[in-house]
Amino acid sequence: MIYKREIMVGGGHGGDGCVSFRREKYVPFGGPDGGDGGAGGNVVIMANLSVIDLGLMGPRKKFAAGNGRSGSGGRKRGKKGEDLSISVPVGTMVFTKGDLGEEIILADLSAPGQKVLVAKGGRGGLGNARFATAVNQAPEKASRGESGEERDIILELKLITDICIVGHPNSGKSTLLSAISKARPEIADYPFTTRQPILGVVPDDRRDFVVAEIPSLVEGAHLGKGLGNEFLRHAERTRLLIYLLDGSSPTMLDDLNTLEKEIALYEGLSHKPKIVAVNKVDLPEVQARLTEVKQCLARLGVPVFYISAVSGQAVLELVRKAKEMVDQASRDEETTSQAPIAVFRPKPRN
Ligand SMILES: Nc1nc2c(ncn2[C@@H]2O[C@H](COP(=O)(O)OP(=O)(O)OP(=O)(O)O)[C@@H](O)[C@H]2O)c(=O)[nH]1
Ligand SMILES: [Mg+2]
Repeated sequence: MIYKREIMVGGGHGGDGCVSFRREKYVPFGGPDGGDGGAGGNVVIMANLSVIDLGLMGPRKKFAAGNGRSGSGGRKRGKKGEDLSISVPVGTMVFTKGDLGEEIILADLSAPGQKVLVAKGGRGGLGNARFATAVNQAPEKASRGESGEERDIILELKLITDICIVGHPNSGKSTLLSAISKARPEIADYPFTTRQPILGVVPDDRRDFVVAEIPSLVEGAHLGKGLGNEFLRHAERTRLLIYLLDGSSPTMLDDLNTLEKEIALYEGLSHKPKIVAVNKVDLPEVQARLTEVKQCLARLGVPVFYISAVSGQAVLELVRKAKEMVDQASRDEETTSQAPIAVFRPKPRN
């Protein structure tokens, strides 16, 4: 899955204006009748629900809209160049580069159908009919079409979800995701089975909840250990984190500390509401030390659930609490922030 890429976009060239004179039998002094060139096409980037990866646009780097056609005699305007619409996943942020190479945000395409114009086509040239004046009634002059805008664009995908499940390898994230949604991620008893974020939808009477499983984190993920911590970018725009712990892990409490540390080291995640879920309570060895574990975790000050993703034990309760906290988080967002301005207008290039 490609979550960041750089492309170049170019608006189409405007068509040239035309020099032409009306020449017909019995029509003396027909006059200039050269038409204007058509404008170049625009390049637009649009969020599309059916696109899930920035790689689907293909490997090419340059995306150019069509050129405008030249004008012709009889004051005929040239055809406008074809617009180019690039489809990207919902959650794609669109940046351009400033003069110092800094990234300037142009748009945050957070809803299906949202779009942003990233390169305007050049204007078409004027035909000689436009240049006729009282003193020059037969101008030999037309203007050329302008070139389209060109820009370097950086696309970055940050999934927009309600809930993100994070945890160590084999803690049962995929099993939990498939228990609560229709997603069918691969489940296996070896680490790092899941190597891409996986989305699932948990249905609800009022609205559906989008849940993601993020590939596993291990100690030192911020230093690149395991699969690294890059995937946490997809947790930046979630409303709730579920820390899923493997109850059968002998180092379960250390695992929790590691998770906390890795989340804290990733900017923008430490303030997120969270739930801790201890998984695999169906196993006898987990049952055996449950009282002790419960005592330790009671001090955390966050909701803790003891679940079995395989048998379904306490999974409904976990989901109910998660939905409640997501609702609370979205109410908080509404009161604290005004509606985010999703689409910014690009500034013309100097
Ligand atoms: N007994 C028991 N086993 C479970 C439970 N949940 C998951 N497992 C097992 O634990 C192993 C790992 O499960 P996954 O769901 O693939 O774990 P994961 O966290 O997605 O693992 P990675 O994607 O590899 O990081 C599998 O063998 C599962 O069958 C549970 O509630 N009880
Ligand atoms: Mg998995």
